Amino acid sequence: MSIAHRENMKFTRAIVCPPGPSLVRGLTSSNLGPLCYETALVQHAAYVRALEQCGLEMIVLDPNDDYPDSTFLEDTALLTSECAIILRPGDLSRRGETEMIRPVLREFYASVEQVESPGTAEGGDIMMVGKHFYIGLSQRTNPDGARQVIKILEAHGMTGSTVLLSDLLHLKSAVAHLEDDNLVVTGELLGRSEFGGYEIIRVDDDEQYAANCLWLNGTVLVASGYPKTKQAIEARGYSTIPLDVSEFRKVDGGLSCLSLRF
Ligand code: CIR
Repeated sequence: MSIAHRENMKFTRAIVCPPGPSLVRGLTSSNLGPLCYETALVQHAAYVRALEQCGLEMIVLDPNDDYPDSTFLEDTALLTSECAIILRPGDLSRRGETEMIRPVLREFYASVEQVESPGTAEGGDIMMVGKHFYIGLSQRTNPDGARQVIKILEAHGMTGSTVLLSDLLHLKSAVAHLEDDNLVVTGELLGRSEFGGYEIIRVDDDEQYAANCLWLNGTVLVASGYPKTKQAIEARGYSTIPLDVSEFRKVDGGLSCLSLRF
């Protein structure tokens, strides 16, 4: 893909859903022990303040305790400049989460599309680069889901392409786009031809979790405790805001998963 058409963008709003107490039963593969719900609430509040600091107006949904992972709102929808797409989470326990986002998106988007069965797709697998979208094929996002998302994108004048994943939960577990053609990359996505045209900020194995960082209008939110990654991002001219998301990490969540930006 040519990178010449990429343009920087600005986010003006974000939607978040604070966790309910059932977050302690969220899906996990991390082996990091039990999480503290009260600490998660404090960390979520700091996350919201950081988004506000980056100039975003916040839309805060009510916690949805029926769904332990519903604070990871990113997985329920893809928000683009042209349309919103309601996704279809790959894990059955998360499928109903999309219903809480639908009325909100109708307020802001004239066009709200939908991924249908048998397709599955989660937002953690979709990385926006201007009007192009990279879609990870994972345990959560299947080829049919990716095909549907690409078809919808193309109908709205955008494009998409797939990236086959092997061990990652989501594509954005290992790559983040910082605008200006800078990509933060780690693990199995290092050296991949799909990202050959970008400037790569390499995240060492001992800081892999920090690859899930979040560009917001020139500032990058980074997980605290990963000094090399923070420094490498700052060396490219970005300011950073370190945030402690230790409790969300215990249920495989990170900075991007906690919001939908548009
Ligand atoms: C899950 O396994 O679905 C949640 N425990 C974590 C989701 C993280 N979402 C994301 O990276 N976009």
